[in-house]
Amino acid sequence: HPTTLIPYSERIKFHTNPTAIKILEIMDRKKTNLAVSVDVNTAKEALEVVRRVGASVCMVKTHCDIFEDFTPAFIEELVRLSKELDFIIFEDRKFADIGNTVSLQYSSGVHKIASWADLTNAHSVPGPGIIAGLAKVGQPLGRGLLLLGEMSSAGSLAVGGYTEQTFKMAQDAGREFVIGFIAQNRVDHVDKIKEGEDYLIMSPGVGLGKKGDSLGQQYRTPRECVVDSGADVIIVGRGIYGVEGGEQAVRDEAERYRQEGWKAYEERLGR
Ligand code: 5IU
Repeated sequence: HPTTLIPYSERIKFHTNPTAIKILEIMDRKKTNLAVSVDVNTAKEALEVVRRVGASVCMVKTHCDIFEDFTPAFIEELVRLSKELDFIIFEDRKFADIGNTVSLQYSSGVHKIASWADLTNAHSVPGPGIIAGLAKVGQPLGRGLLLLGEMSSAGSLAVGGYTEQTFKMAQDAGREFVIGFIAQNRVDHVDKIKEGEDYLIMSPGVGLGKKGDSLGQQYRTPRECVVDSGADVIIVGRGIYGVEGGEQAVRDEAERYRQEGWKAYEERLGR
């Protein structure tokens, strides 16, 4: 695939969305294609994980509705850390409703996601109105959107024609707001991508140990994701924050995944 042979730094020129540009700049600057998913019960614990892994990552992924102690002060500190430690914030909200509803869910409520999350994502199942509804809120703020092209879980229905139509939907929407996909493979196939187009492919379901969990999650190694499947960003949750051994072990594990992800990227470039 042509895009996978171009360094992150040289792909900046294909983008106009400020979040896409920022991610690629951070990846190049910090030599990391690792994102950490902080799916812990409290905002307090999440911040502890972020302080430990922040230096090793290009992105921190949240599910803000998991935190039982969610407050605006938590967001303030997360945003402060994102600047201090140089990463972007991805709220993995997986919007899935009609345009009008998602624009409210994105801007309002307790979480006010658009006010702090650089990046969020959406299912394509409602049709292109979901992109328009989110863009209305997020695009003026310079935010970015990923569509869910595929999922890592066993038995996912987001395969084949669904994935292809999701790609087509993104392409039709233009790249001012939609900057890429959550997927297990490159969905921007060589025969479909147009001159000058570039999409960021981010893959969850990454682990160096276990092959999965008891609820359908399936893990691949960073090398399988980046070299074999062409992912640009690898997303790791329990493999990093769930490691035994306390604070230093979490730091070390994040660094191990960063090195594995970067090594795979260099292999892909033929370096
Ligand atoms: N996540 C997936 N698979 C997907 C999508 C999102 O695992 O296809 I879209 C999320 C769920 C969780 C994180 O927040 O990524 C992976 O966590 P673990 O590495 O702990 O399995």
